Amino acid sequence: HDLVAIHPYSPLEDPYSLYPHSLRNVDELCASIVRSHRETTQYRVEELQALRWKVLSREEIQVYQSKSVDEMWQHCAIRLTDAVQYVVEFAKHIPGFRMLSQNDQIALLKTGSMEVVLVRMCRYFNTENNTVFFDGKFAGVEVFKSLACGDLIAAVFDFAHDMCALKLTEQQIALFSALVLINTERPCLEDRSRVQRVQRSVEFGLTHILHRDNQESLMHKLYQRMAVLRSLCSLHMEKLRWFSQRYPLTAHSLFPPLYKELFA
Ligand code: CLR
Repeated sequence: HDLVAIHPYSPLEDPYSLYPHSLRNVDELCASIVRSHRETTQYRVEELQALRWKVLSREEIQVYQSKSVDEMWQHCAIRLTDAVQYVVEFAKHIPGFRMLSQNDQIALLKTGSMEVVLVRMCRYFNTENNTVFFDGKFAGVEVFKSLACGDLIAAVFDFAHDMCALKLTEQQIALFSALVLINTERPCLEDRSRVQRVQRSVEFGLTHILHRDNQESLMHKLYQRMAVLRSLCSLHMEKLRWFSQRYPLTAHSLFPPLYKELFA
């Protein structure tokens, strides 16, 4: 397993993961999740804000649109895998995550990492012109035309737009991401009760933060978004199956191993 190779199990690096219940208080739990979010998001919000003027030119859009289907898929798969690696890093530092068996860590990442990438996408999204920061510049849906999955792209952009409307703080995004990842409903979990303990503590952390921010009504909306995330990810899998059938060679030999391991 690639995931295992990249992230050897080493609980000693993170003393809290050994004793998730000895966390002195919920503030400490939240602080640690927020810290690992901050350390694993490639760009800070202010940096992205400052880059907003960088929008792809007509000519640059043309270059993406004239790529072949498999070329563009490979390109996007590489970008997505990059983003997933950061999410794996984030997961490792969620208190309690590394206490789970390797099997369960992988099971959670398999279904959750793409969802967290989509949650994180709202930080990279500009609602004023519906563009996402991609390859160093802001890109609209038309840039992804050659992927030949316009419905998926439209749905992903809609989701980012809706997430932006919630105007979440970085701390709220961090706790929400952790909750998306630590989910007892994922298939193939060995020790659901252990996952449940971690899930409860993260849920408690998110509730705490929303209470502190006087935004308890967000909880309900966030749970609704989790259902949308699930449907987006199954659409992504469906597209990937379609693509792999049509371009078995690209899917097999040119996709990053981690992408194949997680999604294929
Ligand atoms: C999400 C937040 C991450 C950084 C990041 C990297 C790659 C981006 C992704 C963000 C958003 C979605 C994205 C992706 C590359 C391709 C993908 C723009 C900004 C689009 C939606 C195409 C999906 C294609 C698949 C069907 C292969 O921290």
